[in-house]
Amino acid sequence: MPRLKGAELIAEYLIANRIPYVFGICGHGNVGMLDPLYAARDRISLISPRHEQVAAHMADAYFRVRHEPVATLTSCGPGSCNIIMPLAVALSDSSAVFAITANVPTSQFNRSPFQEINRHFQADFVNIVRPVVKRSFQPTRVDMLPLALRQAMTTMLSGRPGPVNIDVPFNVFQEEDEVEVPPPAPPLNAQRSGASPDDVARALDMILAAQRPVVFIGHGATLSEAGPELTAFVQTLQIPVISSPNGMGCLDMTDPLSLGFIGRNGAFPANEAGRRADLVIAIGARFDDRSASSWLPGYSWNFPHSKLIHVDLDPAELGRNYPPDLGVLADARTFLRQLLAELERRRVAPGATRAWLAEIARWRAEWDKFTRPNFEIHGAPIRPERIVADCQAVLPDDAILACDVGVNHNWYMQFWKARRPQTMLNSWGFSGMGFGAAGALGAKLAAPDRPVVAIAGDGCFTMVPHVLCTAVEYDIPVVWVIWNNFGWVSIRDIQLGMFGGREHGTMFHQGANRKPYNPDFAAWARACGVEATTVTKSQDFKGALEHAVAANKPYVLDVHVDAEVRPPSTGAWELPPTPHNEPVFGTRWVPDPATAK
Ligand SMILES: Cc1ncc(C[n+]2csc(CCOP(=O)(O)OP(=O)(O)O)c2C)c(N)n1
Ligand SMILES: [Mg+2]
Repeated sequence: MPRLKGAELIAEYLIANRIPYVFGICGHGNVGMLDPLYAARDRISLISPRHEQVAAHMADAYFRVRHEPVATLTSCGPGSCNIIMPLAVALSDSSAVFAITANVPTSQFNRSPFQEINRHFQADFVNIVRPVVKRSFQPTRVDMLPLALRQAMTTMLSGRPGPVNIDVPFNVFQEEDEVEVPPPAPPLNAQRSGASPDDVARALDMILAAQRPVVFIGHGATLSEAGPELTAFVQTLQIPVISSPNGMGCLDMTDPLSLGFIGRNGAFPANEAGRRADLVIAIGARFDDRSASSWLPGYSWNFPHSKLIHVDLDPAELGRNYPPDLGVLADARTFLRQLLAELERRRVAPGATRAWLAEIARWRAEWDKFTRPNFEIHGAPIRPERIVADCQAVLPDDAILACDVGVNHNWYMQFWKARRPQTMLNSWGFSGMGFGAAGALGAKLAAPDRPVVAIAGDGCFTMVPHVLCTAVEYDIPVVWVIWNNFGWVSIRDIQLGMFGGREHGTMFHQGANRKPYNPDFAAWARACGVEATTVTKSQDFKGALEHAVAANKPYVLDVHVDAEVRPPSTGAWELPPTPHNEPVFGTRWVPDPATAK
């Protein structure tokens, strides 16, 4: 058996799992890991951003693009505490991050050495991180590392993926033992579970009996790489598809069967179809409040009037919010393959949904008539629709958008048409600001030959502006579109609506006369060595974006967007006890109890 230092074993195990990068920041706690990474630098690269939050968002986004993990490395105490938020982002959206954290030497446990958290338990990072990872491991001797590493990697990638933590005391990096590098973990989706034959048959019976079926897809469909099977299935039976943001692109959203996103910030045809469907087939989707109009009947969905087939590989998600008529515990792609095989076996004639699709086409036409004219309006500051439209026109189908959080994101959820899976990245479940601006770096490393554009509000960008330093240091040519509306405008709009039109703490102002304030983002970028343009007129945005993408360098576009144009709500969102909104376009609809089954 080879004699290895703990840190050497960790490096070899990452390499054995074909992990090409470690994103991390040094500290006295993890210096012992840096040296083996130096020795292995032609097989695994260390990238050090300027904040641990960025490292973890980068790892998360890298995984979302490639479905292959990378590791983060942070030191003991504060450095590792900085990754809690991005791990929560990853956990909420089922994304994998292999988070290696450092801790104090085991011989100093409980003596309150520098940077130990020990009020309740020694070296207690595992309890800090516990709610935001699938599992945390704390091997306290080198001979515990092989099992812990293998279990951590396997846990991260099996079933519903998610972040894991391996917390390594200082001495465990340094000490040696006779240890074998454990076998690599099976990659994502290596083990897939299918539905029982009875469930497949029952599901197809229900689907074929439906007059107004819709499929609702979420991140589970993307993670399972079910795009081709989903497309074949819905095209064969002519069933329209509603998508959650992280499901977007599994079906090309320019396909006439794609209805877009649902909920307050969804598209009208999706909400209209969702609430009027007689059968909903949810695949890897969770019915969270924002994709279910806060579960208020009649805005997005009408369960239990509508029947529900709910497919997920995590039993905790089946029936979390709506008890399904048929719950199917299965991998999305496997289930769809089973359905396709069953269709073939039964020789089903395609498409009995013509009347339903004709109704949907009318809703789509109404929605287009209402929204399209605004896509043509030029002005300064720029109308939000123009930015979405020009991004769509300029970027190739395989370009990756890394969306940040805020009203800017709402516009993309409502109007972006993702052409391919894994091209639109969203912090959906946790909505951590900085995910888009930082994640774009990881996305670009995952797909070096494709354009990567971060869409980040001025607020989000100022949370992680040092991403520019990292882009320059490591030559990562990301384009940042800073959606500059001089404030935390998504929150300002909630505040204005709830509290008599008063604004406080939600816009950026300077001095006593409360002039709108922001840094000169372009000058800031140039100070970092990044090219930049300020865009104040809509006519200039398209050319500026084309130029920035073609430059193939880190690039910032500071785009001044009209803060007074709001995305039209087509569903509802409720924060009890405040009353929910009524849609601006479309109305609540509940089935007549007399005709309801
Ligand atoms: C880390 C973090 N802090 C606070 C919030 C709450 N929050 C959600 S959106 C938002 C404002 C975003 O501002 P900006 O990036 O400028 O986007 P805008 O809404 O103006 O388009 C805030 C503060 C959050 N989601 N994440
Ligand atoms: Mg803003």
